[in-house]
Amino acid sequence: MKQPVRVAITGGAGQISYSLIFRIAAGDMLGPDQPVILQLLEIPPALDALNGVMMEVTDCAFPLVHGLFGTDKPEEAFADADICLLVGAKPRGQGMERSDLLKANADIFSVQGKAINDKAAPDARVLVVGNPANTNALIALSNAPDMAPTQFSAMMRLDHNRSLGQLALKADSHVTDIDNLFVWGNHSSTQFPDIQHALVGGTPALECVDRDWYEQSFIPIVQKRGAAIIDARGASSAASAASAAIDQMRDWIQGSQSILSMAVPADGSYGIEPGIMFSFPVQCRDGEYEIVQGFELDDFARSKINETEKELRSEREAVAHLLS
Ligand code: NAX
Repeated sequence: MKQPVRVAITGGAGQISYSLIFRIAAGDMLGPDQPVILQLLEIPPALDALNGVMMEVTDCAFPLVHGLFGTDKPEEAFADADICLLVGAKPRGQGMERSDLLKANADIFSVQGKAINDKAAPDARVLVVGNPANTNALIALSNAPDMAPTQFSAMMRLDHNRSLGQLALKADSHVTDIDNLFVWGNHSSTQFPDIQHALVGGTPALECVDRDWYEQSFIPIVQKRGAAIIDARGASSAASAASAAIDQMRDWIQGSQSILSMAVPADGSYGIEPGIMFSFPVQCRDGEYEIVQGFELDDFARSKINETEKELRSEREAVAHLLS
């Protein structure tokens, strides 16, 4: 039998985790023959609720779960963790400015980045889901000087999957027929879902749908999908966010043929200078990713990319004191 993989999940009592934990326990992320040890982190007021979640995990009698514990101490949760899913974050409260939200979360992610640096497995992979995800990931990696920045990413896969879903519906196709679709930039309403290079069943997407729909409908629908889910459901995306986190981590670790969207440290590719976590088209293999180069960007794409880059640089400014 394979050695268990230690998976640390923060915000274990939250709504995304209520789907995420059970799907990981069932083998959806690491495969049906990979045992896991689940290490769940919560804040003290949520420990009772976390205990309830753990009782349910126990009651599922998952064959793959070889260990399970909950804690409010980051250094315990991340001890020897191979995979860290940073889901827990402080939500935007009433009257809170975006800068207040950045600051409140910056404190959480600097503490967690340090704990990951000191306690997690040296080759751990870290995926930040909690918002503002890109800048939270930047803070976490800045506080983990012993780890490579490329061990950290922020989740753009939900935006990617939302884009696939919308294009497939419009083109009367199936998500598996779509290639070369990706989302650039920030996980926010400035993100740029790009279908200019996409193929639907081998045909350029912009021959299957009209450009007006792409610019006027598709882009805003994807950018505002999170708000639309809240309007419809009365709660934010949870199962789809968990599913995206599983997709991203599975593909990062196991590899994938397709081009995917992943927010990773900018390295100058496509003119995005280092210092921010930016979503690029990537390909993954064996726990590594590579930014796919060479896609031509027209003036429209460049202006959208500039807008989302500008937002990320201003988020960075707001937390500059926490970056090393
Ligand atoms: P919930 O509010 O249901 O759960 C968050 C949980 O995190 C709570 O149980 C809370 O006690 C816990 N928490 C807060 N601070 C913590 C800390 N310092 N350490 C450990 N746990 C802590 O939110 P949920 O719907 O599960 O969403 C979680 C995060 O994902 C939010 O920040 C949300 O905005 C973000 N999202 C990110 C998405 C993405 O694509 N990157 C999409 C979905 C989601 O909106």
